[in-house]
Amino acid sequence: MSRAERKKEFLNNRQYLVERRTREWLIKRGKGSLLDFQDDQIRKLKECFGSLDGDGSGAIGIEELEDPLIGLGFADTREEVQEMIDSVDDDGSGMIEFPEFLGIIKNSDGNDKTAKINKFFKDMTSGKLAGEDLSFNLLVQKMRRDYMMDAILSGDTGRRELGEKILKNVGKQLASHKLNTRPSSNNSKLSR
Ligand SMILES: [Ca+2]
Repeated sequence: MSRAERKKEFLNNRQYLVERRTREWLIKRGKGSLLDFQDDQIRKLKECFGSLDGDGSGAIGIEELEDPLIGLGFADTREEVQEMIDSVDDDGSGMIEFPEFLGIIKNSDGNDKTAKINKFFKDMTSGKLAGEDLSFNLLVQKMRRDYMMDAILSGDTGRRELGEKILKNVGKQLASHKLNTRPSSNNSKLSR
């Protein structure tokens, strides 16, 4: 077997192991119903999840969600972001783990409390929030810049006001970070 073939086989095996671990983890936590996602769907959703899970802890917390949610206008304040997380936090960890994320994608019936975060995750995973060649983080930056330009330049009153509102919320968020020290993030691993 050539070096390249060995490497390919190694990568395939690793991918298989990761998928099997994810499945076992879901079943152990009574989330077996989520297994009707196809493997390639799970892989794609995992990529989306990973792009939000900046520190690779296996869970998405407020530190990782407040920038995109406030910057894209899904939430106005850090407190609102935490409320949104709490509304879908089935196990009470204060963060969104992968099965909870899958549950959100799977359920189409968001009630009022969960509707916004449902929409955010669905837009994101369906590609509405991330182009083919634009990573999610770049896209958030681009949209935030667009809102900023709207706030200053747009002739459309609705767009200008939305831009101004989001800009104000982002400004408040940044100011509050200068005052607060950031809490250390949760380090629980998905594979545990
Ligand atoms: Ca949780």
